[in-house]
Amino acid sequence: MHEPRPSNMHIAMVSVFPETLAVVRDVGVMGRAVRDGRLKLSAVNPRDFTVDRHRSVDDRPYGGGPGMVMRPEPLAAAIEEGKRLAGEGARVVYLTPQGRRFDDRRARELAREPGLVLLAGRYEGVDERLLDSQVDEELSIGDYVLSGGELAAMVVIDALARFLPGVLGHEDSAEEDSFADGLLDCPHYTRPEVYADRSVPQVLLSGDHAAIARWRRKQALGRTLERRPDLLERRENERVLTADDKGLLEEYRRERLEVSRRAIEDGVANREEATRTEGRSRDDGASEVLE
Ligand code: 9D3
Repeated sequence: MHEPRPSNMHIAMVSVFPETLAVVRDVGVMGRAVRDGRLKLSAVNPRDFTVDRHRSVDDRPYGGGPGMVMRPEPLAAAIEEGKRLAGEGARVVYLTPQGRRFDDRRARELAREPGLVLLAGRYEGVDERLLDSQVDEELSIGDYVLSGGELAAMVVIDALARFLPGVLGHEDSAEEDSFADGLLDCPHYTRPEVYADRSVPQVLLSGDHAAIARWRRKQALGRTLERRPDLLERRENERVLTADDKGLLEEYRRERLEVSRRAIEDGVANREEATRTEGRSRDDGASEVLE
């Protein structure tokens, strides 16, 4: 038996539903990081810091209107407890639809903090004065409406934990992952060799590692172009797209066009498949990227 390594990061989530943190604490890669002591997770319930008879964490909004607003005093006390747990220097992040969009870059940056206090709200929101006085940063995880900040906090925890040293099996898998170089992943295949009348692409069975690497890069580039042209247009990708990559993209486009032409000629049994193939070979903003 060996001692667990010192913790790399302590994250405290402030939430009136502290039990929700179990989802990331107990399962998979995150669960192992917690058991190994690379990641410490705590939940702090603002309700435990109320002093009134009803232990109320919310109250009616000044000015009227629907819904309730989270009261500042219990939240401030809970954040203070969160800082005691996560370290006095811990950054305080409020999860809110009004926040800056959380992304891969922010995940990487937050992974370098020694500690974090993640504030997950419920109801209509949090008293603005609490945010002004106690919160360092506001983050949103995307343009859809959640019923509270807990799932968003757990998304942030999961995404940044992958960048903590030793959390993933191989040290570099986070780097190889989607978005590390701004590209989507290539397709993956395992046994059997034929499934649902579809064969595994021949090149993957060839044992030619250079050809396989080239094929995978081509697929990653092509799929990004078709599905997420915005990723290829991002400036930081300009240094990632080499002349080789542009050649691979051209090849991908030619092959795609050929596949869809053949599908239409053959009068594909499944019309949806034909239109899907055809749709995918359309330009979709590809020209700006290749120019
Ligand atoms: C229905 C209430 N809305 C009034 C127009 C405002 C609202 C308040 C609180 C909407 C959602 C929420 C709860 N959401 C979060 O706490 C949240 C969230 C989200 O909903 N989407 C994306 N990212 C985030 S981070 C926190």
